[in-house]
Amino acid sequence: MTYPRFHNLIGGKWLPAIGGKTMLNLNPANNRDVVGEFPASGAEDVAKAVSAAKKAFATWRLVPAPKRAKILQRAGYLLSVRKEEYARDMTREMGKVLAETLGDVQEAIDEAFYVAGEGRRLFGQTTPSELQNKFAMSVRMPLGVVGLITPWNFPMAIPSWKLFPALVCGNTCVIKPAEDTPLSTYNLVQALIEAGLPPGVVNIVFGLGPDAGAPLVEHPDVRAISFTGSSEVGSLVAQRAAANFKPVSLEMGGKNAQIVLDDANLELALDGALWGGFGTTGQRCTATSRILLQKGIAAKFISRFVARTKKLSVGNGLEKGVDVGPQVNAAQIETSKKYVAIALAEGAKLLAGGHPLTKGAYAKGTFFEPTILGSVTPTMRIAREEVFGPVVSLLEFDTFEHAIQIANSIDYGLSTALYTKDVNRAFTAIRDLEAGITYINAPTIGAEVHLPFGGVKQTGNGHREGLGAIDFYTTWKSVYVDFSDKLQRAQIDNAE
Ligand code: UN1
Repeated sequence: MTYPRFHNLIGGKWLPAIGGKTMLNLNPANNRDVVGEFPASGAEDVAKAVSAAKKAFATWRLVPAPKRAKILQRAGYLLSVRKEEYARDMTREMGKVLAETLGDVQEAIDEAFYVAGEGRRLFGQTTPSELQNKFAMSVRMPLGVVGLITPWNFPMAIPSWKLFPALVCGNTCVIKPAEDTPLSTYNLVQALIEAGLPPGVVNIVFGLGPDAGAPLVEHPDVRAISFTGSSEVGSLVAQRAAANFKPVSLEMGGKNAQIVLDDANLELALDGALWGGFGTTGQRCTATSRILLQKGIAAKFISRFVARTKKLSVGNGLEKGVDVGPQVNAAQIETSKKYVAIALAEGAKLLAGGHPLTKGAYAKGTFFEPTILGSVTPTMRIAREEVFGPVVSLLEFDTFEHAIQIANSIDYGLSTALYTKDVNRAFTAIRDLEAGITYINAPTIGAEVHLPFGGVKQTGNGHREGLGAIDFYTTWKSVYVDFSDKLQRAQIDNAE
């Protein structure tokens, strides 16, 4: 079979994995379609990449930030020229429909232009010193080599959320993208290189988490790690990085609730539920996986939601008219199957879907029916654990207060949505929902790049992407300039 063969990017050179191992990138809509062959790297490749990044840091950190930003700006422009091509590559390697992969590339373009602006900000502070003839200020400093581990569901947007702020702040990077979506990282970095990024400033090591991700986390010359993925792996990353006190930014799971009150615009709430639940085949960390319905509208909502869900067209995301693409791989299908079985065993009712699609055109891919589970109660596992597939649970409640309580009764806290026309309840929800993001009259998905992105509880460890990312990719240096020409002892010479 002929397909392109890709290599790691280390110090500006494209190199195979030292161990010679490779992995195939398959199209989840048609597993006979090989997108490409990529290196399956190990610790020795990571070590080489880190050493190239360390070398490049010596000069990159001295490039003025506005100049670094110009490279991002050019990369943003190149991405916009190649938007359609890169979106098609992305649908082919991970399945989501073309409209959504176009959106994913657009998110990277938005991030490029947003972060390029930071090149002329990166503000520090000045403050009066407590001593006379002494000047005090703080400045942002880059960290050094940073390690970035990225997921397959937003294979260009999420790498851009990490690479661009890291770069504008003066860091050099080693990125390990998910094994299911290496091509989109390759495309993103290709745009950076053509925009003028010097060799070694970004290095790519393709491979599996345990083989290539773990050595990156543990490498002593890597100064910080940014990870997006499951809470299970995030916990391992944090524990391993803790051994040498490495800062870690973790962006993990969700079990996001959309609450619909009796006074809501029902059609709008249905549009939101459909898009939030089944967009990206439910494979977003912001996906709507619980819909909380007030008793007055529950029956009406459920019948319309089920009818509209059954009409969704599942298929190859490159084909016109397809609403829902495949799941990314067979393991994700197994997870969806497993959770439907658990839910039914615990008393939930299957209202739509529930099964893999395996016949005819579906036979070569990893497809799962858009699935609705009714009669779900807050203590069931399906109401508490992340599925990361097209599986939505419906729960009912009496009072607004009860809805907030159910929404908050889980271990995650990423995104939440409330549909209502009652402004008082809207603001109460904004205050009381335990989540990093709350939408009013809009679905749980669709965050914009220039606001803080992240969650509370098991979703994250307090860091934010978007607005806030530069806080992670810089460290503060406090600077005192004494122009008194004498020894001034703080807290002593000026004591009262
Ligand atoms: C994710 O699912 O990991 O807010 C990121 C959204 C997208 C990003 C999702 N802009 O739904």
